[in-house]
Amino acid sequence: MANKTVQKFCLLGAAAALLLCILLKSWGSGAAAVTPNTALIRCNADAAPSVIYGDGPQMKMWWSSNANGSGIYYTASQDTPVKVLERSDDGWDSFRICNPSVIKGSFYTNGQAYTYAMYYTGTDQTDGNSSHIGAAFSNNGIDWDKYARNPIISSDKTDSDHSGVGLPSVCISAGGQIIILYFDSATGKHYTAVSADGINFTEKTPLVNAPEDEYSTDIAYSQTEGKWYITTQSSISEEIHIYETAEGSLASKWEQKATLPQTASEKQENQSPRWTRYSNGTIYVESGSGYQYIYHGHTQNSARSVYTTRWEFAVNGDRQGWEAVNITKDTGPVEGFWTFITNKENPHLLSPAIELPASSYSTVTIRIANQNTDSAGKIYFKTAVEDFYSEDKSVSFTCTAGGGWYTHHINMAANKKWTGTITGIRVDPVSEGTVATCGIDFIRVIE
Ligand SMILES: [Ca+2]
Repeated sequence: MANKTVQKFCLLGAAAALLLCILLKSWGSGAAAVTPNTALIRCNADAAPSVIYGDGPQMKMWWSSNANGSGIYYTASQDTPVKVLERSDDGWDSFRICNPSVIKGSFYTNGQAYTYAMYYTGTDQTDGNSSHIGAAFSNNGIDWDKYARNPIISSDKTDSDHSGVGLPSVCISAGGQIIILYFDSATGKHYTAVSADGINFTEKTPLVNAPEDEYSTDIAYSQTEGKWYITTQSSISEEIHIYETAEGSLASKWEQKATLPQTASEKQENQSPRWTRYSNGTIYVESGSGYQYIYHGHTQNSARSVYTTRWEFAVNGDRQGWEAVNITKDTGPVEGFWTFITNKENPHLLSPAIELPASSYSTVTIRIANQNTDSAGKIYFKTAVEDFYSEDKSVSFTCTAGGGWYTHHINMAANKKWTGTITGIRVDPVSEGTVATCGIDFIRVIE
């Protein structure tokens, strides 16, 4: 594990000329468990976007780029990106800097008060070895002062054979403590450490529960759910994994919930995924859609993906990536309910592309009103191994007729082919539509 080759934190992305750094007007939308969508920034070698929502009217993003010399860039929504942190002229971060993680809080260092802290990886080695983690502080997110006594975290083994420490991700706890998660290539382990001032971190704690052959790239806490969301990247591919902790501690079990495949789509690459977070590191969940956004990128540009297993249809006209077949009078969701008329055989709804581990999910829950006389409902699914819908990959349920609202819990694990990675779901409310109305309140895939 320790000697896998990708831990050269600051060599992610080939150095190349800055082509054109513009934010596309649309930040995009999408609907799937984790599906890449909008190309965000068309630069070379952009990676590790640290995204803050709710700090002012615009989203803010800091990321690292090797274009025009290694540095950390910043933008607020549509603004032209600007370079906000440079390499030092000499010393530990003089060759490359990367992987910023930014939080907002109250900090005091270098003899003055600051409101933003950035943690980043740096190296003075052209081969990317001997990386350390340093801190910088700012009052506006644009003008940064490096901590005078950087680096703040180093590997136990700082010889040039190891790439050192990197991939810092930082949150502020409810009690105001600063929590950092990072990776040390010398031991092949992830560590957490805690600080009161953002500079002096306690004795590090190894996370023995972190998956092997993966690097954690970001953490985000959910106060409402009392658990952590974690993104990781495979050390042997560009596959991204999504984890949620079983309990409120990063030391509790990491349960894998979704995958973003290695080849997301053309020119949208997958490295260094980060959550959209509030300024203290709490996860941002979009109201209505329930989407949680992941930003990632490398080499070609940056991209945004969505993570959800619940489609609530709360936004008028937004089918959240679902497609209706063999129905009529479909205007999409209105005031939280998606209604249409089933008028043919095999009316059904097709999910967007998803990548869900069957072992973490067993049940499809659907709230539906059915005015047909037929009540022969069925849920089909497809998998990575059999990536098509078929009768032997389905579970029947009684979709109660009469037009009342009912919530059905369909145990998909009852079908022995519900295994591996689930790549799509098809909902057939009835086998034959009798020119009657159906309404969907929500579709969820749950544990
Ligand atoms: Ca709804």
